[in-house]
Amino acid sequence: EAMRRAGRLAAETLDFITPHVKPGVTTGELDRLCHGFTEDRGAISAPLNYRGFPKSICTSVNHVVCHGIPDDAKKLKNGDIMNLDITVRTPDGYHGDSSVMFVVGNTIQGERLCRITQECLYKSIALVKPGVRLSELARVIQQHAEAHGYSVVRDFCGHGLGRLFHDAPNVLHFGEYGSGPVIEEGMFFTIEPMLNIGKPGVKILNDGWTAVTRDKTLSAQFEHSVGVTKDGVDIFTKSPAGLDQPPCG
Ligand code: EYF
Ligand code: CO
Ligand code: CO
Repeated sequence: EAMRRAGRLAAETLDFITPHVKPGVTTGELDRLCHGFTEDRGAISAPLNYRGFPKSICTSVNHVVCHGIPDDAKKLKNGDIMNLDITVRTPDGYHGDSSVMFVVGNTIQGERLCRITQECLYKSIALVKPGVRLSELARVIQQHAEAHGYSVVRDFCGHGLGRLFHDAPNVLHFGEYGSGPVIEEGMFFTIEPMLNIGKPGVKILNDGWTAVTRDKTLSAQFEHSVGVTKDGVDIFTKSPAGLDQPPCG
């Protein structure tokens, strides 16, 4: 129940910020709004000061793969795509971690990448139940991405979470089905695939945090926190407002 509450708060924060994401807003402003929303509910923005990270959320625009740092310098503009990643820690010490893509204005290329990335997430969630190997999730994500001409980022993965922001197991988004951890009832973890239009390679900018595609092509990511039930899965970070509808059947 504590994990359900944490996931729900992360999802509520994403619902809250959604109408603010439009051309002209800065990522710094989005950061302050999310921080305030979380704090007003007695919770903590887990990324702030985590291993020295300077902000409360991650905002990753266009060719930024993940861990983009919000700032007041650049405004969002028509045609941008942006991942907004929220992690909250509730007063009782549990984490909810989720991210979605925002398509700002019109970009057919960006919209398609975002749609396929979200499909990868939901296809993998649909497999989650006790007895299934995590590597089965990785295989379905990689197959769906590559079938649409995209690549899967290798350098980052999903993770266990609970009282810790990052815990075992690592949840890879690529690779063949084979050995590796078997999903058990009561496990909590994130799935957070990152897809690139071009090659999978990333590099870290001089700020020490921001990961970008080496070939400067667009990148997209979606993330949910899930819990394994007796015979399936609960998505803890499902949007209460219904803003995160699965696009795939
Ligand atoms: C070299 C951070 C540490 N790390 C992970 C710290 O799981 C996450 N998102 O789904 C996630 C979010 C953040 C995060 C926010 C800040 N950090 C970033 C980059 C490098 C690093 O250690
Ligand atoms: Co996240
Ligand atoms: Co995460």
